[in-house]
Amino acid sequence: MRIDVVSIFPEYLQALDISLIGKARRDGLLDVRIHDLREHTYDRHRTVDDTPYGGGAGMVMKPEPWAEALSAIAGVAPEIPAADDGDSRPLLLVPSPAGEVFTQAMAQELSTRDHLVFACGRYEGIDERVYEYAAEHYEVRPVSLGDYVLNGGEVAVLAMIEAIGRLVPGVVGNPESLIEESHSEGLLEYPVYTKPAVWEGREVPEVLLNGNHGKIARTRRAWQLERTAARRPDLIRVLDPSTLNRHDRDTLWHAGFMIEDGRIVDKPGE
Ligand code: JCH
Repeated sequence: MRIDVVSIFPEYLQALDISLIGKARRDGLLDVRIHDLREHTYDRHRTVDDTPYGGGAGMVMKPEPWAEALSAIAGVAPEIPAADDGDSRPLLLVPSPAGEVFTQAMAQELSTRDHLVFACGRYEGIDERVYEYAAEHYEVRPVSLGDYVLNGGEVAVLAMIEAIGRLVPGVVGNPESLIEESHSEGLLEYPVYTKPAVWEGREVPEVLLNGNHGKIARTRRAWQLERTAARRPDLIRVLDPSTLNRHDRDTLWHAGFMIEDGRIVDKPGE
């Protein structure tokens, strides 16, 4: 998979040289290229911003450097011969507090693409006409990491590349972890423990020490349901009740939920 990132802070993206993603790059699984937007400026101050038309606080990113940077990347994109039954343009992902929220399902879909391009804005964002211009060469998708405000797109891009990259076949060394994750889809992870068995007087739950793997699996499933009910009740309410066995239903009952007309609802008075 080819990934291009355009930013005025290319040093920010150096985190992609290390750990799992760094290894995947060295192994040739990910071709990540970081571009400095200021390489596409031609004035002595390498200006990328200007004041907003219509007034308002802060500065807006000028269109010209973005147009040149995005055209250069789209022009050098490797053309893979594909059936012309779909949209073969590369995807341009633009982090924005006004984007569609980035989810695991989106990461899953994006991990199958040949070419992703990320445009990191700063200041109050990028001149809107850049998105219209880019749509001639790209499929453009504004994406939000979540409902909170960052100072620019770089942190969001680091998070998204990590989430997408680890789903590319071969990037995660032990693919069993990905299979386990997909099995617990829709629920939070169960708590995990390692040695020593007693630490600072705190014991690892007995069930994990006895090697009864059926009992361990049932207990972990109950922990997942209890933790999800406590921290993310919104996820419990959208579970498909047909995926819940008697034991699951009992756990959820004790956590304040019941099944009514084929849907999971809060128990009355909770
Ligand atoms: C960004 C900004 C507009 C602050 C500039 C570029 C993404 N999930 C998420 N939160 N924040 C971002 C993000 C992404 C790119 C940029 N800023 C600063 C821009 C604002 O309007 C309210 C506020 C923030």
